[in-house]
Amino acid sequence: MQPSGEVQVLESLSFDGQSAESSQSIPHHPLGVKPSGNQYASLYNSKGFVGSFQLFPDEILAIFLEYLDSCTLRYLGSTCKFLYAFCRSDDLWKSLFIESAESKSGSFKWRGTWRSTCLGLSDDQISKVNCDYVFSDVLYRPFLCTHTSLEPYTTNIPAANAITKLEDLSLDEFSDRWSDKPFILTKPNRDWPVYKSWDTNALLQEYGNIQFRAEAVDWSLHTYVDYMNSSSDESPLYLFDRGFIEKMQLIVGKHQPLPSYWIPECFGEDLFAVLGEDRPDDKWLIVGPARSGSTFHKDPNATSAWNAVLRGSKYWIMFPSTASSPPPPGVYVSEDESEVTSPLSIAEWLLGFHAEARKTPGCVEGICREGEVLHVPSGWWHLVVNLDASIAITQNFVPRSHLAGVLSFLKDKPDQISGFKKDVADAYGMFMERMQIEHPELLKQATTELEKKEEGKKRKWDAAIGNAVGDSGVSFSFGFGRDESDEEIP
Ligand SMILES: O=C(O)CCC(=O)C(=O)O
Ligand SMILES: [Fe+2]
Repeated sequence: MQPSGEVQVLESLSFDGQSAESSQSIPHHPLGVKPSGNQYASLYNSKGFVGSFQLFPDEILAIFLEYLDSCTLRYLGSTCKFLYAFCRSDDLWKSLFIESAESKSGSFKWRGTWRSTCLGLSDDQISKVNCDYVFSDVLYRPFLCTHTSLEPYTTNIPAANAITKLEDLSLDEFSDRWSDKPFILTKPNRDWPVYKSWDTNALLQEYGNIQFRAEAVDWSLHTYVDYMNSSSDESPLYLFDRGFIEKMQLIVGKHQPLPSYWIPECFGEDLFAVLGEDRPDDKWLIVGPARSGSTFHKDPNATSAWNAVLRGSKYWIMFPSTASSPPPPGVYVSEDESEVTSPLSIAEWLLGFHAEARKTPGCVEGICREGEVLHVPSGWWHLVVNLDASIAITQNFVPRSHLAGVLSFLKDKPDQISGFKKDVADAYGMFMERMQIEHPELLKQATTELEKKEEGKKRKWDAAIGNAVGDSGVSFSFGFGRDESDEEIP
């Protein structure tokens, strides 16, 4: 028996790690679109009526449509059911709306979908054409990802993978034993944060008309919360604002009167503080609906971070990063790590790669609940998904144990440095200079550590290329057993 209002779909979409024949119970597509494979069980296929457009694979058609304006999309969409379904794709309307003057002015009402918002349509003005004979994975895949339950991926965490939960830590304990490990503090500074109500309704009352950054747009909190409560994007727009302290006039710090929040004791040391006004961005307010989150990344400038969940809960999956460890399954990076490619949405990654990731050595997972704070060690890959509507604060910092890593990042990857003001031309030089004045002993330790590492690398390299000078005083090198003219590695 199938639950009412739902259909069994034959799943032709193939995701790694899942049987292409597996069937799932998911809601009926609002227009009736089905996965491509279903066309083989049907006598009828609307694609037959698209004329010359039939030549395009669906992927190309979708890209072509990205170049059209809203008027042309509407005209083209009224020519046949196949094109109607394609021209209704909400991702197209999202791009059109985000680039529109209306979105930039902030004076609009969120109407449940990007298309309705863009065209100012009320519910009774939305056309509903039955597209039962439109078969397309390109259209069906985002719908499947939006409606697939994430529970199988975020529950039953194997004990060996579970992120350690600790009540609280002192700064010394953190420095001595924990700065390289992810962990979740369950009782950070007891009842933190106390003097501020972080409830959405309370925030709306105080800050409803203030604009916050959500990816490429600045929207009032009112508009963002409307969006959050009634949208069904595969990758929901995520509020990630670095100016929230000033905008909300928050007071940070334990010793001031009525602080809005304070930094948990164990994360209290931040060597970027020596940069004062010139420090890179370090604090963000994060708000998003269930299923929103962050795709795989490492935090900027080799910093560590803490992430405090004030409302809701977050599932984290993390991987250590050492010279010998590969990036997480499904994530591909260029040699210098300046470019990262992975599936576009979190759900798509979970569907396709989670099973393999869970079995990968080093993988850790955990759920950080309301009132808890998670530690992201420098250099760790992480993907995060909100299990319910969530509000969080995150801060990035440089503990002494990662000073060497931060220095070598600033020195060796200047093109990947981010978050500094534009007029800071030489972040590495400036940081070295200020550290020399304020913490010369820590700087010395870190530079000695780096020198030792360099030495070690050089020794390994010399050994690998056989650059040891033998008794005869003649260096030798690898060859591939061809002839005398083989090139030597210098
Ligand atoms: O809450 C999230 O989405 C994760 C943010 C993040 O990546 C971090 O705090 O480092
Ligand atoms: Fe992060």
